[in-house]
Amino acid sequence: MEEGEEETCARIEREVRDCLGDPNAAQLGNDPTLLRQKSYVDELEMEVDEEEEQADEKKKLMKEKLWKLMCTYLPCDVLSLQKSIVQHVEYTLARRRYKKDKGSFYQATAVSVRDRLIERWTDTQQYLSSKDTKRVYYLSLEYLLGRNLQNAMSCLALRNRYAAALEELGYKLEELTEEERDPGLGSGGLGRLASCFLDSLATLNYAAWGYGIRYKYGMFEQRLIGRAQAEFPDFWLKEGYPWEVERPDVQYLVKMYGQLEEDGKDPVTGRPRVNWVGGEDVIAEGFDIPVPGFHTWNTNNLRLWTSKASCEFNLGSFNDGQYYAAIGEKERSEPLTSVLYPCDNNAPGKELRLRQQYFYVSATLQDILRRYKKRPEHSLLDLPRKVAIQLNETHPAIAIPEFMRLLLDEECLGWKEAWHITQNTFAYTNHTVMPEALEVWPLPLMEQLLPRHLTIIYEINHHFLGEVRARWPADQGRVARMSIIEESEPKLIKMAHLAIIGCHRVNGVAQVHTGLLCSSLFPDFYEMWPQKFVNITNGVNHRRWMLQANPAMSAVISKWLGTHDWIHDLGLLARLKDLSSNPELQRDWQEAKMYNKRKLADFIKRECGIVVNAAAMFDVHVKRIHEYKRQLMNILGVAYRYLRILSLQQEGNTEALGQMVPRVVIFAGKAAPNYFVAKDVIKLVLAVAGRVNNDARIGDLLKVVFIPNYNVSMAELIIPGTDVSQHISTAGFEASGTSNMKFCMNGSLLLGSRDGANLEIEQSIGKDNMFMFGANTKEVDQLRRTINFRKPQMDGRLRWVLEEILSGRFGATFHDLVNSLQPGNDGYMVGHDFGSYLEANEVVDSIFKNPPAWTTKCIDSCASMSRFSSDRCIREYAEKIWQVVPHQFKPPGKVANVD
Ligand code: NBG
Repeated sequence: MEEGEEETCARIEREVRDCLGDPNAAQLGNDPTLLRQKSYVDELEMEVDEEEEQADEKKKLMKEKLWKLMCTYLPCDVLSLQKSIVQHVEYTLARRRYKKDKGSFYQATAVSVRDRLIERWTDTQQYLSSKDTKRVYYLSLEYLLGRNLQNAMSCLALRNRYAAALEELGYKLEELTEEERDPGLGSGGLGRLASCFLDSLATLNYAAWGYGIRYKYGMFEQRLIGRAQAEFPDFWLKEGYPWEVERPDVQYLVKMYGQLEEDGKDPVTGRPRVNWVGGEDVIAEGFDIPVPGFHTWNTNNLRLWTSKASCEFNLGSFNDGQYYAAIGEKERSEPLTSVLYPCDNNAPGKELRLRQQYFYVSATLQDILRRYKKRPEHSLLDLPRKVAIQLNETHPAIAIPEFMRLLLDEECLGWKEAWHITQNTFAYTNHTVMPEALEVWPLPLMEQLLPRHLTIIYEINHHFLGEVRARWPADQGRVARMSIIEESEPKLIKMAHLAIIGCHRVNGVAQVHTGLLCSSLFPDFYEMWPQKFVNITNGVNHRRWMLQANPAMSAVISKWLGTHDWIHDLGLLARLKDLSSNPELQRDWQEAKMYNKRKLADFIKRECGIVVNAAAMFDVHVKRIHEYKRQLMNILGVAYRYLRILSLQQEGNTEALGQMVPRVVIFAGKAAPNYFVAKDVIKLVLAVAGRVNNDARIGDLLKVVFIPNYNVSMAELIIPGTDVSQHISTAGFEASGTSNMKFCMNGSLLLGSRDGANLEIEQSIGKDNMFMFGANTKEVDQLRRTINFRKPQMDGRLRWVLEEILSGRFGATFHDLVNSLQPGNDGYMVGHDFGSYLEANEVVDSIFKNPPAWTTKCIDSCASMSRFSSDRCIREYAEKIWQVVPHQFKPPGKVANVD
């Protein structure tokens, strides 16, 4: 940062701290005299092997003693926090107290915060059980949690106190935060959405648990080597993960492979009894991560499963002297949860993936059933009144036959009852219409791995197709289209059909997406069960994405609204609209933006070695690299801008050059390791960057940056520092998009195609505040049908760029990419939309030149984003799908005298 700016930054930092104050600390009761839930002690089971009467007396005394020892919450004054941190440094981590090292202080601080979460967490769970509330279980194979320290401290309203406590010990909270490694347990938007949902569920006091997999290796680390992506394993657990609690007492056996044996008839239901024998057993062990709500006592749980061998040693082999073979078997079970498949919008179709899915689902459902059955008064038939299970995509859809298996084979229910319970408990969210992302499993694989499940799937299909035939007699085509089994070679099991049939609700994630589900992807199902299909447009957790990621802007908002209450109720932002052209608000707003841009510029210099001018427009395109997301169109636009600058210089057209707006075009995102087209796109971005950034004639007019290893915490840095962000997927392909919401909430304008949630954002913020371009879904559909026999003319500017690429102007000639854009090959309509894309970019430039007009748009847009909070979204799920209401836990009261 340059000199002279220091003062402004210090002031902003101060305001930021004010904004992140602890407004509700008192009411949250960080007070050591507050009583905890007593029922633990009341319910305590004690083994006392003496005479009954004596035992009762003894029990009472011991309970009283225990209660006194743990009847209040941990103290949270600055000195107590310091003691707790130092104690953890010394006793938990066994480090020398006086050794200064950030890593240990981060870990110790995290564990100290975790202690305070745990007491709320156990009390919340105890309270919810005592109320016998309906619980929501969110099943997702992916979570992108992001860093937890800041989030947890803000939730507990303890951020300032921890900052003060650390400061006196010689540490800056901001610096310790940087020590935390992102748990990359997801590959893209779907996993981040799941995490935003967990946060909102806790904040809104819904009784909900997330279930997932504790992958040993998360989303791969992306490095740029030789101007190309290289993948490295992400062993995120290297330093341990202080937020989790291992639960060796929570273990389930999961069986795979083996054979079926008929075992007579069930005397009650009269159904043939089947035994599933042989095969392999794997143990699932739970790890719990507390999920705090913001400024509420409620603390939910995220339970992640890890796989373990079913016995430490196979005794038979051990006695045979087969010591190494026995250990080998143990080793074989462990890799099940080793690695996350890094595909986004693409089904890997690998056996290991199906094994992961089943392993995770089986452990989860056994856990849910065990919890439900703990209360003797709970009858299985009532389960849907107490349990709602949401399937995040079809990844956990094997839960439908697994739940049926548990109810039929373990609980001995009849088919009708089991099916009724299953259908009314489960709901399914679809997140994609991309054919390559729709999961199908080869029938022979299912037969080998899960023979019992295959027979259940056959039976589900049999009953279902019976219904279809009854309703549409003699419509064999419809029966074939709707069947769970695709009669191909080999036969395939369509998981989306299984999910739709087995669930009582199916939802899409944006209006246009849900429309496509009903009209193009599943029209037969929609015709059969129109009431099953609902739309719930996605949302994001504005507390992480505004308050935590962008304290500078949050401070401005609080100052101008005169309250922090917008943090709870984003609707309050609307009041900013009346003020959006006020020059003083604009000045504050621009200052905050500039502060964030400088931080981003510093980061780019450190990470990429590229110096960028913070006064230039920061134009950002960050997301997974995919053809449909059209990073290619962006970089071709950049190449065009570069060529145009050079040609204007050649012409000596100083007037036009003087009108140009300096831009820094920033890319980030990972390509799946085996997605070679996407990797080529990264290569092209790096090639263009290499050429443009090193061309002295260009100067600050254009810079191109690719930031490696995009993840949640990097998004928290990039998004606030953005002027304009690109969401330019081919219409009909991006189910929703969620970063578009985050950018808009952070005062960035959107350059977007007519796709996913872009359309609803436009409705909310107004057409004038959005730069929209290109074909809509209908047009794309038409174009894709006709493209092969009516080749369109290519835009002259695009032809120019492609010719220059082929000529080697940017190093390699990228033949395959260029070829993919030739009329007839261009399935993602880059050619069709290129012209309108460039024109939209010109409009962006022209408005950016007028800072007051630009800033008004930014403020107005941000002020209109309340609909896109995940709070709204979760309330809709609660009402339309889960039928649950909030239950807020509060501690029972104060204790007068603890001793
Ligand atoms: C993704 C979509 C995004 C959407 C997220 C969250 C999958 C399968 N789908 O558009 O591509 O925002 O889900 O709903 O990852």
